[in-house]
Amino acid sequence: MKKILVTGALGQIGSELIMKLREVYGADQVVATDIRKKEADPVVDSGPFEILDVTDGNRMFELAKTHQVDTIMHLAALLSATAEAKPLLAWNLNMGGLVNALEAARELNCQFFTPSSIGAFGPSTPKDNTPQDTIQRPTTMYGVNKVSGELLCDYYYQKFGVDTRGVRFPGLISYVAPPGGGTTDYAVDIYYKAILDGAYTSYIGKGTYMDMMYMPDALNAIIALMEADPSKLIHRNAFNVTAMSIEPEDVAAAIRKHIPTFALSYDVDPVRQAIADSWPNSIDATAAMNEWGFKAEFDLEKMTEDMLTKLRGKLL
Ligand code: AKB
Repeated sequence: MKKILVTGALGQIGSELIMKLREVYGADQVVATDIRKKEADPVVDSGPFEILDVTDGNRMFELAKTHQVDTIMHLAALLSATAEAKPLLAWNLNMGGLVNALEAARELNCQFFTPSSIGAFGPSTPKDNTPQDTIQRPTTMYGVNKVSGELLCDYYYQKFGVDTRGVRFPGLISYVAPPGGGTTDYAVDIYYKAILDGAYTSYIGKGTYMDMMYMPDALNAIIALMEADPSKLIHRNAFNVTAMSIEPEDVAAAIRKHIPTFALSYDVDPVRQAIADSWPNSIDATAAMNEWGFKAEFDLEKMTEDMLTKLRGKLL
């Protein structure tokens, strides 16, 4: 049975991953950590919770040691738009946090997971059906962090034998915790606004395709990869995973099947649009499928139906 320490536990992925891991492995087996504590939060109330600033390597090591964990899932990071606004902070937090987490994993012999992103690709990467192994010359600080992170995780595996594993997540869509500071966040906001206002103004322009995935598929992917037979893994850091390649009009059309009067307009944000334009239109997840059986259950239609149902229950 795994004993897992998770950083960034109150973030977009963490909020749901903690609950899923506690279901699968037991509540006491999952130590949630974040830089702040929220009162009356399911993550805080359902099992062990510790305050942790991931730039404090000593505390991270001590927590991992005290709780005798054998797995570290490092999620704490600034997303692409915030990283572009605060590049030095992003470097310090994203890279400093990662190297601290890898060091704790090395010293305590832990299995290790951290997510990379479609942000690890750049304008010179093939845009359509982007291969697993290809050119990675991102032009954003977030992308620089993600490529460096992928290489660092490979290094810790090759040099020290740390069992590092990771995926390149596309935009993740969920109704539980809102994302903050990402480029793909429009694809979450649009559902909230569809329910609340019947209309949405997109900061990402018409015809801008990016990969997306519904959170339940993302959580299943993390667990499947961590449970995968290591002898089958040719890659480790980081597997392309995706469920759909969509643009704002696609989401609007899917929403109109449930809310026929839904209106979509545009007020493009040049910073986030430039980030989106530097990323692939669609990525190829064949390596993940072949090496550890990755499969996404939710397409745009199925995700839209579930998002709208769940958000109606939450917001109305
Ligand atoms: C972002 O938009 O920054 C993230 C990502 C794709 O990594 N959602």
